[in-house]
Amino acid sequence: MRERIEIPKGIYGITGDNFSKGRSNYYCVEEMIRGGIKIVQYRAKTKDTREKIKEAREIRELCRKNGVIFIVNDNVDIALLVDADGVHIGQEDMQPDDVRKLLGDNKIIGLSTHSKEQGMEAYKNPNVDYIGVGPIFPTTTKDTAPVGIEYLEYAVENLHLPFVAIGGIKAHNIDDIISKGAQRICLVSEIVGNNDISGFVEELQKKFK
Ligand code: 3NM
Repeated sequence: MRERIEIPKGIYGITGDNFSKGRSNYYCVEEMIRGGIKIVQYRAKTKDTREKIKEAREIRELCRKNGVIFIVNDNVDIALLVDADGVHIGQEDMQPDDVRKLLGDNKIIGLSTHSKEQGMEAYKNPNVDYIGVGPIFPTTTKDTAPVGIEYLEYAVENLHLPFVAIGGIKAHNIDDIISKGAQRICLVSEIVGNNDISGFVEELQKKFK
């Protein structure tokens, strides 16, 4: 059976240029890397495909130079084209088993999950390397209803695969999420909207040491 690829603990970075105060995704990723981030997902829901490919390629190279894992959101074709380390998909995208057929065994597949049932199904599937668990709190970054802390608690207890807690997580509530047992956490708007992204990420990363 295929072994899951390990996902670094700490902050999981995602681009979000609606919240980055006009600063480019490339700049935001550079800053996240300066702050010590080890994994970055390129997410650009509103850009057209050509723009996404160009930007993904540039950020891919930036990540490669710095030894940072680079994941593409949604687009398996773009992930392949830019030789990303993996892809992150949602519940309505291509099935993980089909993505695996396209990517082979050595790439990372991440899957968003929003319920215990979805989480358990992913845990049983060795083609899924890690899952997103959320949205924990209300968020304007994604149009999905919050699932609350209860699903996070369930994941800590029952889902023995790497998971990233996500959705409405901010500087003021991240300690609660860590205390519940999350070892990987994503904050989108809170990081890309920060005036000092690298300083903020550096502070957040210290919480995992
Ligand atoms: N995925 P913010 S919640 C991209 O639950 C994303 O799967 C989610 O953004 C999920 O940190 C989310 O700004 C948005 O709330 C998270």
